Amino acid sequence: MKKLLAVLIFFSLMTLVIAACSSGSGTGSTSGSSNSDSGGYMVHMSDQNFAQSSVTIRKGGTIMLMDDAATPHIIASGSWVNGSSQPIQEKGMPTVNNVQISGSGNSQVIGPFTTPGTFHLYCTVHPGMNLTVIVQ
Ligand SMILES: [Cu+2]
Repeated sequence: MKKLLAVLIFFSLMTLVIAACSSGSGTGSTSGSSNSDSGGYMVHMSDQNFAQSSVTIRKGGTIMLMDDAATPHIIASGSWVNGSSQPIQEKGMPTVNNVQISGSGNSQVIGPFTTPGTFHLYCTVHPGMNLTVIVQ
């Protein structure tokens, strides 16, 4: 009887672990097009750009910027407009002040974004490297 109880506990723990893993932070090998329950969303960066031009997250969510290339990126709030960098601190946007992500496999979390709206991030190193963040 004691053994059966132990087995039951084991399986319920396993279920918890599996559930925790599968609801992770959107880091799966799919194109990362789904928000997770934890509100985290991964955006990949190549050597000169974001892998996607915009990302939609839930209010209170964060974005993890993952560098897939050897190139370092420096992320700030604002955007590139016609080849010139325009730093803007948008109302309701978390402070993003030259966050450095230094090469392949490195990542930084931006946020949480606590105010619904449309916000802009850019890489100060690479002209045209813009990311629009839509918070719902
Ligand atoms: Cu960059």
